[in-house]
Amino acid sequence: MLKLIIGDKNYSSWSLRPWLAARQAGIPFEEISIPLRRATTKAEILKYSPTGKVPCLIDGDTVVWESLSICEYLAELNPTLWPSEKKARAEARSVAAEMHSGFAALRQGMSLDVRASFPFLPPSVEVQADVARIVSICEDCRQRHGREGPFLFGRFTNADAMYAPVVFRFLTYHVELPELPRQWVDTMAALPAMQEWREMAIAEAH
Ligand SMILES: N[C@@H](CCC(=O)N[C@@H](CS)C(=O)NCC(=O)O)C(=O)O
Repeated sequence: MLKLIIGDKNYSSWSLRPWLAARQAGIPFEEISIPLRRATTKAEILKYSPTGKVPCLIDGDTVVWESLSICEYLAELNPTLWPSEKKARAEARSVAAEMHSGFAALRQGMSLDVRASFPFLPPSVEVQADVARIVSICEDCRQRHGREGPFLFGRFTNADAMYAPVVFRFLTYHVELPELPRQWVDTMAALPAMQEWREMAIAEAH
């Protein structure tokens, strides 16, 4: 059975991505949870992951690290995690890679705190620019793939998994959104796996 090493559900945005992808794809895995921000955290994670960071996936003697590579590995086990059409697949990979390498201001200014609810405060110009880019990606995807289903590329794919933490960030920080991104946020938030993640984040004592 696959082992997925993850951090706290309340704080670890990177962990949520492959966890959700595996759940949505129906790929069974054992979850090993390591609390972050403790004196022992690094040593605990290093038992599994060469980077000392979570998430990390273990499949027998294969070790996969970096959230996007794990999502790619999961898509080898279940190819529905990428769109089946070549052009859409290239676009989905592009938006997923953009999330993996970018949006630093959003990460810092709206850090993941799943169980929190903060009153809306006008974000910095840099965070506003990141939100505007995500809104634009979401509108573009939904306009072009809306007829195929309610997710970014119609059915759920790794692109949705990579943007899943944004859903919790938008809810925690009460970000106002245009119609199409709002619909996508509502669709994602209603997924049983997202609700389960949120409930487990609430139940965490740290
Ligand atoms: N680029 C990495 C980022 C992983 C990362 O920063 N993980 C954080 C938790 S969300 C971590 O392991 N922090 C532990 C530490 O730095 O001690 C990925 O995509 O997986």
